[in-house]
Amino acid sequence: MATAYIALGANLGDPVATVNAAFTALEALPQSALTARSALYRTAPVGIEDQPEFINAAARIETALAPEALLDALLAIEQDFGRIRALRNGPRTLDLDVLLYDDQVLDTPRLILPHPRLHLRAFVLYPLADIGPDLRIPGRGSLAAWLPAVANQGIVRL
Ligand code: PH2
Ligand code: MG
Ligand code: MG
Repeated sequence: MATAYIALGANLGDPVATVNAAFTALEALPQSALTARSALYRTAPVGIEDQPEFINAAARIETALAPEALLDALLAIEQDFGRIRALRNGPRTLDLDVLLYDDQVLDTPRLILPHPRLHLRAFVLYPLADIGPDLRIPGRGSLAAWLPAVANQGIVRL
């Protein structure tokens, strides 16, 4: 079994309900167990700023799925929640990103591990710190060391 961390994000419809329902969907992932869920956070949009605020969270799973099989399962959940891929970085009913998969480093056309921007984003780092305060990000050192640099990004713990 591997330990993987997943980012949850939503900013269309009822994003709090969506993220809570997404945790339930993660509980049902095949060959996997959901072992931790972070608090929910209300966060300012990064990238395209002219869009609704996001609700973000993070989850830890133990899984026998290989990284790309896990990605496929997450994309299927996004589809179940009615995700339409219009704009890169634009509004979405549900976004599920693989952040970390053990200490694997991977760079394929479909999946980059660790997630390439995770250390720059408060909306990822704070939820992740809830469930893995001692995590190390392969190639980037401790997660905790990156938190001060993103403390000025708009984020509120719900
Ligand atoms: N996701 C993005 C782009 N910008 N901003 C916030 N606050 N939260 C997100 O989840 C988010 C974002 C692309 O995936
Ligand atoms: Mg994303
Ligand atoms: Mg995504």
